[in-house]
Amino acid sequence: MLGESRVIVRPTPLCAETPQDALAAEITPAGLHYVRSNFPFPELDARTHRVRVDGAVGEALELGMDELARLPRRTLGVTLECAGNDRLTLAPLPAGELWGGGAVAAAEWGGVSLADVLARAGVAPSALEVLVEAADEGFAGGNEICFARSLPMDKALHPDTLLAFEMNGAPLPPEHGAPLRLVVPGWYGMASVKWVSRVSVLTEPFAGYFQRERYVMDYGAGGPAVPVAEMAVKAVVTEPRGGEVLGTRPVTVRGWAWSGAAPVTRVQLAVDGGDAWEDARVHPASHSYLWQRWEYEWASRASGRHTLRVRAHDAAGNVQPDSPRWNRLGYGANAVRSVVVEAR
Ligand SMILES: Nc1nc2c(c(=O)[nH]1)N[C@H]1C(S)=C(S)[C@@H](COP(=O)(O)O)O[C@H]1N2
Ligand SMILES: [Mo]
Repeated sequence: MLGESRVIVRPTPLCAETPQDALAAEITPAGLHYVRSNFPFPELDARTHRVRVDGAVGEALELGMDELARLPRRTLGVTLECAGNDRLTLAPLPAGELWGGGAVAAAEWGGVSLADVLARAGVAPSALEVLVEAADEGFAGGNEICFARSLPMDKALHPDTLLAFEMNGAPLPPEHGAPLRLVVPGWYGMASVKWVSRVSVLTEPFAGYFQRERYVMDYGAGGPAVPVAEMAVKAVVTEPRGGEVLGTRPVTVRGWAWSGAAPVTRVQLAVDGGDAWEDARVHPASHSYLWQRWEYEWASRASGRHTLRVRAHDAAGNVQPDSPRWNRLGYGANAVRSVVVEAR
């Protein structure tokens, strides 16, 4: 059974979590996929919307949705997580949206490669980054600005970086960026610019608010603020649910695990504290950018309360820490989470 609606974190501009029930599915229904918006949704008409492609290109272009749709079609399953997901696990609590664990979801995005669009305009050899501007705007950092983010050339030209116009086989819903959004697999959600209005090839690094003032890891102490990029390794438990009352017979504990850096190679469980980590079974992703199923047969247990802790490792050698690494803006919180259940 899927929860009927998203969990509202802030009503306007809408920020809402994927309901816990919906996290059990490999692909989240579009209407339950978490939403993160910095500004109110712009109202764009797919019939008249045009995307400008300009900057350091051979020939600047303006493309309508029908012209974009004639480029080679690509469909990718992608797990998307907001960089602020699990911010509530950080203490002291940083500023920012109060995300619990539901700012993550998975969808099938259909569209075209950003690289194919850039190739039509012809990228100049001096190109350094690709700026993607959106149609939503508002007041941030003391100025009236639009949401805008840049990508380094290798990511912008990667064939899996999409300009998507479909989500789960249907046209993009307004809250997810209709009629056109970027999807940057493996990176935290801020890179996947919604309501795309302009793609501009830059020869200088972009220094906009959402590039330099937000979505940076700032550990304080005057060190450099590092841009947020790939999703950190993380596992979630979807079954049993926290607070669930179980019998004392064996049950399957299961969930998802993902990492933006590399495939998840190992998921471990520790029951009732302690450091006796046991291996769960980890399945390959059914698509390379989707989260991976893991499961663990939890054999026998005494009646009473039990704490399940789960941690994931990826092929790049990353593992979830026991406690989250605090940073000023509260991004990338990926400490081991626990679920408490009761057996009786
Ligand atoms: N134009 C625009 N694009 C945006 C945002 C935004 O506020 N405006 N938020 C970003 C962030 S922080 C995230 S996590 C993802 C969320 O995408 P979703 O709302 O489709 O889940 O959109 C990204 N793209
Ligand atoms: Mo985000």
